[in-house]
Amino acid sequence: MKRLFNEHEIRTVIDLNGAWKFKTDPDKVGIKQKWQFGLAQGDTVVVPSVWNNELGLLAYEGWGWYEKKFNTSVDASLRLEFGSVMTAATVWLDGEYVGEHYGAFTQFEFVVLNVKAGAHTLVVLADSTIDGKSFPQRYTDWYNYGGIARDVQADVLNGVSILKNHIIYELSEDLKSAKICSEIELINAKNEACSSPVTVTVGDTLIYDGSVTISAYEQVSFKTPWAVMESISLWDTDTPTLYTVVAKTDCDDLIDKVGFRLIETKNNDILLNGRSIELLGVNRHEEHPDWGFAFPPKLMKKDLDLICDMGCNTIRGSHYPNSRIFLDMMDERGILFWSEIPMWGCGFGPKALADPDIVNRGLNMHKEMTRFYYNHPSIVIWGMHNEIDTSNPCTVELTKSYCEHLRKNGGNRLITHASNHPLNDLCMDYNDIICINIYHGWYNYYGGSGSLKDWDKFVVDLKNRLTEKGWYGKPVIMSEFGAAALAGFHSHFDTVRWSEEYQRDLLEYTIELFHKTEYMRGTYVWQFCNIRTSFSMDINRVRYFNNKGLLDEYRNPKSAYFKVRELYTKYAKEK
Ligand code: ADA
Repeated sequence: MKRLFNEHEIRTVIDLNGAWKFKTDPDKVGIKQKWQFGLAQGDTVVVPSVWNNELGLLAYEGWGWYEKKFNTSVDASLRLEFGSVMTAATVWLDGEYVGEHYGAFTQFEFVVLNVKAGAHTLVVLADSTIDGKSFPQRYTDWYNYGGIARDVQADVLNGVSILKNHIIYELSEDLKSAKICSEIELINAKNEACSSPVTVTVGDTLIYDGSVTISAYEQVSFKTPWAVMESISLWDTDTPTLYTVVAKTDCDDLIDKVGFRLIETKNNDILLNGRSIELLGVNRHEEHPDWGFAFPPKLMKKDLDLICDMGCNTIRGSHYPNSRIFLDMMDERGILFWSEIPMWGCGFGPKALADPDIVNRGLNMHKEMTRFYYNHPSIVIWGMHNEIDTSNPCTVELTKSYCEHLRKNGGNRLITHASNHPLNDLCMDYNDIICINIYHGWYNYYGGSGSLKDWDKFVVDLKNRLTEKGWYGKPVIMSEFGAAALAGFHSHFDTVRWSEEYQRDLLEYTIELFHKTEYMRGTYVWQFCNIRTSFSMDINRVRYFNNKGLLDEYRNPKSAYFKVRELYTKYAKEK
C-alpha cells in the first residue's frame, strides 16, 4: 500500500499500479468466455482509477474486467493486496480462482500459496452493480463509481511472514508511560515447517523478542506479553508524536507508525489526553469529479491544507473508510478522524436491516476497517452507521453487534452512529457520543418547518429527550447540518436559498448556537466541498451534485468557507 513511509525493507513488493488492460462486460459474458484466463483485447487504463471518468462510461454500472501481467523471480507464496475495488471483486491468478471480496472502500488481501517463478496474469472482475444487498443502496447521495480505485500490490512471501501487527497499549494514570503488547498474525508461506525469531520494536524499545515454529502453510496469531515503555511523548493535536513500529522475522518485516493518546468522555465533555477538546470539523468525501474515488495523494494534501487553514481539528470521513495515505497525513498533522462504513441512510429500510446478509456485510466491513486501520492514532471515532432507521427494534440488535466488535477489537476510540431522528432513536445506549444530522433551515422534515428558528426549539427538545432516556451526559456532536449554495450565485436578500449568503448565514447561526449549547462538544459542517451524487437523487441535487460544500467540487471557496474559518479559528483560540 502506498503510505507516507515504506512498509517493508526486507519483503519484496511488486507494485501492480500503472497500466492494466480493461474491458467492460455489459452482458456479463466474461466468465463463460473464459476472460478470467486473460483478456484478448481491451483498452489500456491506469490503475488506480474509476472507469466512469473514461469517455462514454460515466453512467456505466456493472462488470468491468482488468488484466495485469507481471513476473516473479522465485518460487514463493504471493500476498495480493487491494486498497479498494468498487464494489465487488473476483480475482484470478493465472486462470485459477483466488477469491472474492465485497465492499468498495475496505482494504483486502488474498494469500496465494506456492506460486512458481515466471510470468503471471492477474485478472480482476470489478462489479459495481447495485442490488438489494448493496452497500450503499440505490438511493445514495454520492456517485456509484466502479473500478480498481486504490493501490494494488503483490508481496513475495517465503517462510514465516507477518500479516498483521496491532500495537495495543494502556497508558499509566499520569500518561507518562504505557503497558504495551502486540497482537501479531503470522503465516508460514513455505511448503515445510519453518522456525523463525520474531521481534517487535516500538521506537527504540524492543517490546517482544520470541520465536515460533509453524507448520507448512499454517497461520498463527497471538498476543505478546506486556512490556513497559517509560517516558513516552503523547500524540496530540499540537504535538502529534509518532513512533515507528517494526515487526521482523528471519525473512520478513512489517513497518507501521503508532501514537500514544487517550480519548474519553466525562459528563458532557470529550477529553483528549485529559484535556477538554471541542471538535471543530467538516464532513469530507474522498471524491473529485475528475478522479472519482481514486483520489490522488497530491489532492489529499491540498484538502488537508484547506481544512487546517479553516481552523479544523477534525474530519469525518463521510461515509466510508478513507485511503491509508490520507490517514498517515492526519497522523502526522494531529488531525482527529472519524472513520465509518458505508451503511448509509434511508436506502437501508426495515427490510434491508433485517436481512442477515446485509447485517453480515456491515460487520465484515467493520472487521476489515479495524484490521487494517487499528494503529492509526488519528482515528478517534468509529461510526457504526449513518442515518439508518434506528427507531426500528431490529436495528438495535445490529447496532449492538457492531458495537461489540468495535469495543473488543477497535482500540481506544469513541463509538457512535449518526442519527437523523434523535427524538425517537433507540440505539443511543451503545454510543459514547451522541451524533446528530439535522438540516433545519434547509429541509423541512423531521419535525422542522424549514426555518432557521427551528434550531432554537430543537436544542431544548433534544436536551429533554436525552434527559428522559438517561443519555444526558454523553457529549453531543452535530455531525451534519448545512445548506446548499451554488458557487457564484449571490443575493442581496439573505433569505434566498441556494445563494452563497444564505448558506453562510445559516452556518454562522448554527455553529454559534451549537458552540454555546452547554451539552454540545463539536460540529462537523456538511460538507467540506461539493460532490457528485447519484442520478437517483431528486431535483434537489442541482447538476447532480450535492452543493452543500463550503468549497465547490474544484476546491474554490464559497463565502461560507471564510465564515467557518473565522468562527473555528476563534473557538480554537478559546481552548
Ligand atoms: C444526510 C447524509 C449526507 C447527505 C446530507 C444531505 O445527512 O448523511 O450524506 O446526503 O444528508 O446533503 O442531505
